[in-house]
Amino acid sequence: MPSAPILVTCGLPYANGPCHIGHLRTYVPADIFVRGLRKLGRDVAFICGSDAHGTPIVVNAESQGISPETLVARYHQHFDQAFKGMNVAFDYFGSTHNPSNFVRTQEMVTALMENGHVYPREIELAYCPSCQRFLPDRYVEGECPYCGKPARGDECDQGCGRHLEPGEIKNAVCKVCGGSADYRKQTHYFFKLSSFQDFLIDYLQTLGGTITARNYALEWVRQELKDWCITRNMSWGVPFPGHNELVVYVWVDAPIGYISFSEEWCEKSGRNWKAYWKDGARIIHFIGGDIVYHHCIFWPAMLKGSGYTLPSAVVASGMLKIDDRKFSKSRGYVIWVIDDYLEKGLHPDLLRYYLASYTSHTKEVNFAWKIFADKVNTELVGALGNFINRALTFTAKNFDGKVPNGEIDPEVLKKIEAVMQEMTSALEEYEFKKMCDGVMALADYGNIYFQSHEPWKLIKTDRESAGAVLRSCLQIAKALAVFMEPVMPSKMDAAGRQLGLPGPVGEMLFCEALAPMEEGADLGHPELLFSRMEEAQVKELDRVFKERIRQADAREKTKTEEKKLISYDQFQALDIRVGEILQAERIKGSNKLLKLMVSLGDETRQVVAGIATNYAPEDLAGRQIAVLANLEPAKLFGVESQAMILAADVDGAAVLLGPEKRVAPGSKVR
Ligand code: B3M
Ligand code: ZN
Repeated sequence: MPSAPILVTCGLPYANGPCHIGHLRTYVPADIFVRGLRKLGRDVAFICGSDAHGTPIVVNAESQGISPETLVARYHQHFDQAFKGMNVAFDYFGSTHNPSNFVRTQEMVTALMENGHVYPREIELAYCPSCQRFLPDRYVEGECPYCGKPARGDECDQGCGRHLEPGEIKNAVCKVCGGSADYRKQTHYFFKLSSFQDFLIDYLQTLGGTITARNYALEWVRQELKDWCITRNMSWGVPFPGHNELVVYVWVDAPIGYISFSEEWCEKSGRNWKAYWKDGARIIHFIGGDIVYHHCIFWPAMLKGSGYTLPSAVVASGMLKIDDRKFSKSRGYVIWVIDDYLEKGLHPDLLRYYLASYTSHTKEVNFAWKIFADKVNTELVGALGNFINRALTFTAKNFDGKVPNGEIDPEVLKKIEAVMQEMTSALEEYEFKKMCDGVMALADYGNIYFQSHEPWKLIKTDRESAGAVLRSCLQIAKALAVFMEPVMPSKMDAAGRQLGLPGPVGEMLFCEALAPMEEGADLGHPELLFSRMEEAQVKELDRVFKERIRQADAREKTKTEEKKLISYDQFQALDIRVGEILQAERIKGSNKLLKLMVSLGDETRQVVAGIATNYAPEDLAGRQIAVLANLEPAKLFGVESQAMILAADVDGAAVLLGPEKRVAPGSKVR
């Protein structure tokens, strides 16, 4: 019986900016995984697409003066091209703005409603009084109610990483005008996530994929699960069924894209999408480590609540650093896939190898051009490429470009078989580094085999034995090509042609690596598969990168300098006056604070001032000082302070400011 079909998906990139190496941290291993499964004879579909909705896209389009349609069409195309350029070969690359995603989303939401999983509730939402609009998601910034760190409307991105519900953010500020927002009531629709808690606890224990994803999600689920607001006040997105003034939250229609893209692909290729989403296929999601919550909690609950197949594995990748610093587009710590890599003439397979072999899938990858060049030069040029080329050129020269006769060393076949086993289990455990290491160990074995059997000597004395050594080496080379193809598809396909293999290496199974190289078969023309990266080239790539950081720093500096300047209007907003101290006394329990009664001419204010270490209360009566009169009142040591006195800060000591000669109390300072 054929085993159930497998569907592999990748998190959908927002069609909101160019593809960078951080994206590839997820997509390349997913592509390797798919190619690997196919080499094990499995029936796999590989689906992705662009995520076209959500507030950042609208904000970005607004700021560029284009429509969201234009923006998402542009980046959709861009990602499609970047993935193809990197040999990431999706069977289908859709867009969540496609009509079929609207249909599937509305169908699923309706099913959730009919099954009693959705209810209306009146909530308080961030509202900007000056823009006169509600502020969904990225339109608002403020503080995380859980950890207090700066957060965006729907996500605590700099702190605890929690998803934030509409209205939850504290001290909301409107992103459009920068003004502070208030909160207003409105009816929204909620998904009863809380009622899926028991289901999720059971489900997550059986969920495959990386242990990081499962454990992280279980931790959340075991705490309180909040219901999830699934509507937004916007027009860009999928309309919420029955309410044209609302759209569904982007995290509803985005994962549904996995289904609608499967439908579109099945439609095109004459398959039945239900085989994937209704009849228990193996669904495996590859995602970035920052969207585990959405894929392990919301998404399975939505699928369960509307009657679809549940994912069987979630594979979450670790983070990416650049030059040992946190990846950051704004600070310049980024490598753009098209501009910085492909358009520089670098081969996609080199970066694929780097990303897969650097470390385990859930750990942090550090990218630096210097390390890149070292890896290319030692591992690809020095070990893998060198061995394949040596075996081929020596045979071409001495055996007329044909596979020599002679018995393949049984030890060699045993080694190949062992590597194959090791690789297969590494693949099934999402351990792509282990997989690469296994293949590279075979390349090292090949180099040692060639070196220690000295075919260049043997050929002079015992041509037959030399032939057997070379046929064994060619067998190793073939295995290397087949095993490494998932990681470096076009390079290994080229190796396969040089080895005279009858079909594309991409279509061969892993086990075909053991099928003997046929005696007398024609080999192709040997050529170097990899070339050394020269120092000048590395320097130039690094220069471009460093220049970007320099520019980002300069931008940041101007920004803070701009921040330091205030407008005349802002200055005018300060009500600074000359006040006269009528009376001063210590505040009980504090050795820093004094309570002053200050006359501003037509009124007297009580002011708390931190000057007790520098001034005795009895010396202060009658002194004229500068006062900020329109500061909002605050309580210090239980005493209300209704203004602030101004003083010079001299190494922490306060030195009071006053007019050069006596003036009427209350005189304005300008
Ligand atoms: N568009 C991108 C991200 O948060 C987001 C993924 C959607 S996957 C359904 O990484
Ligand atoms: Zn937080």
